[in-house]
Amino acid sequence: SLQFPERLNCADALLDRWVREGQGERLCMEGAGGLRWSYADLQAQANRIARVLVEDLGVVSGNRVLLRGANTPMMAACWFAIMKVGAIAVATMPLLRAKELVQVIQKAEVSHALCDERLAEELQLAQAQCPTLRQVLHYGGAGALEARAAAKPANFTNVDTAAEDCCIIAFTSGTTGQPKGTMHFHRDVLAICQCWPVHCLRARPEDKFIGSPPLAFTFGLGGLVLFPMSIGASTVLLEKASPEALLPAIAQYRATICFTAPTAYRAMAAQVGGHDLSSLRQCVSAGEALPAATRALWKEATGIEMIDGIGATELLHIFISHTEAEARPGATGRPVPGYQACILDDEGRVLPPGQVGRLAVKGPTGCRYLADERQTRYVQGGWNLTGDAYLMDEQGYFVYQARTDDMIISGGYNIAGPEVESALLLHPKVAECAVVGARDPERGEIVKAFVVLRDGQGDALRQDPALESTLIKELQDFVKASIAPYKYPRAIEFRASLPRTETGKLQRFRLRQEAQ
Ligand code: 3SK
Repeated sequence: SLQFPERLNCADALLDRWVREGQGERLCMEGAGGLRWSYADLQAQANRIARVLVEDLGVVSGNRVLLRGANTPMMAACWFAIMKVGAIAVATMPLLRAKELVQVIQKAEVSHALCDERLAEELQLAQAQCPTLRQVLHYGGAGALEARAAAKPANFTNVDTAAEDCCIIAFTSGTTGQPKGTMHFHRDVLAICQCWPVHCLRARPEDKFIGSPPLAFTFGLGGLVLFPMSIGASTVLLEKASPEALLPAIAQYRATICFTAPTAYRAMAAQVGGHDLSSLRQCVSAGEALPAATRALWKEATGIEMIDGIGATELLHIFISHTEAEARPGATGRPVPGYQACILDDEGRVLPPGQVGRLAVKGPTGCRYLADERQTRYVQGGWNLTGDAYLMDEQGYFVYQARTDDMIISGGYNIAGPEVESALLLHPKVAECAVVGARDPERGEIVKAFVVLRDGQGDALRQDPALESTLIKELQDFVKASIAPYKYPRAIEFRASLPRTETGKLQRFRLRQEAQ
């Protein structure tokens, strides 16, 4: 098991340590406009911001500081400054609107905010309804924060924090519309660096990380800041990281390790031609289940076997995954060393291999909801009960079935929506799809698919609507030919796009509501 000293500040272990050990000149972060920061540069900037927080804003240990910005080295410097002063970072997704910011600020009792100037408007609207929020400083452009920071000395003595002091309140992305705040300690930040990256990713100090998840999503914070810095590697922080932007960026920066979601890999697989991806050696997929078809597409396009993983904001990062060599199409992997996982039935009994139930996880990081009655429902006996239905096979590989609420019960059959999605995604005309249960008087529910067609196919459909029924039948027959026929989508609707959260997770609940 992992051992940590009683007193520790994660900024020391991830940032200051490199300078102390004489490696401050190593490249740490790159950003827009040719910006390149060494570990010493990042430390100096974080120290100056820490001084602004303490000396100008009066921030003290335990204060909650909202952080709102695109992925930039400046945002990372602000995050480390918050750690250094012993405060708690409450990072929010860049696209959150005032209404959602109000929920977060009120729930976390945020007292201060550091905000990218380009995202100031919604926060300003929110501030009026948030009496706890005393001060907001902006950065970027002619940001006031940079000016204040520049006037401060570049040294700072970190606040002496306990390993078990809370340093992050991460909000779940709110697929149900009710975000939950999850609290994590300084030691949790270091624990995740010693688990999945060491056992599954096995990155090297010369690696250069890149990817799309926002730093406000712990998938992005870990993959693009904590993991590279834990081994003295470097990272590229992209403000815009759509699939179209990520491909040329990998080539431009000669990145070696990419973090993004399955949907982005699928989109990128169709566009790799013309981009020099020869630097890339590892690709990590998480955020949602990786369909076997997407793994195959990416391998065909790049020759790279993806590393898949499932994590949760509640557990901070990935807890089931595999190495490249152990990849098994269709399976997420095995518990990351340090974590235990099992499958439970509705009564909380452990199920044998092969049976579908609820995934439960235990490990060095764990869920502590902030002031939320759901704590006792989702955490029992040290086990975190996830919202995912899985089975474990005889070899101990965990195979994703569905979100527990993505199970469709139709005519007495239990049908996992994502399984039908995987079957549809193998059809060459299908770009994206989402499968949900739609109410039906005879069968209780029927399987309904929302399908986004590949370029060209959608245009053909718009020009000749009579094609629709032919295409629906073609897709239904295709699914019937690849999985148990009772699972085929009895209803199919074509869409230009699908609703997703900012972290790229499909919002099936929206489609489910529409289908009722
Ligand atoms: O799989 C996820 O959704 C996730 C959530 C938080 C942190 C990391 C990951 C991969």
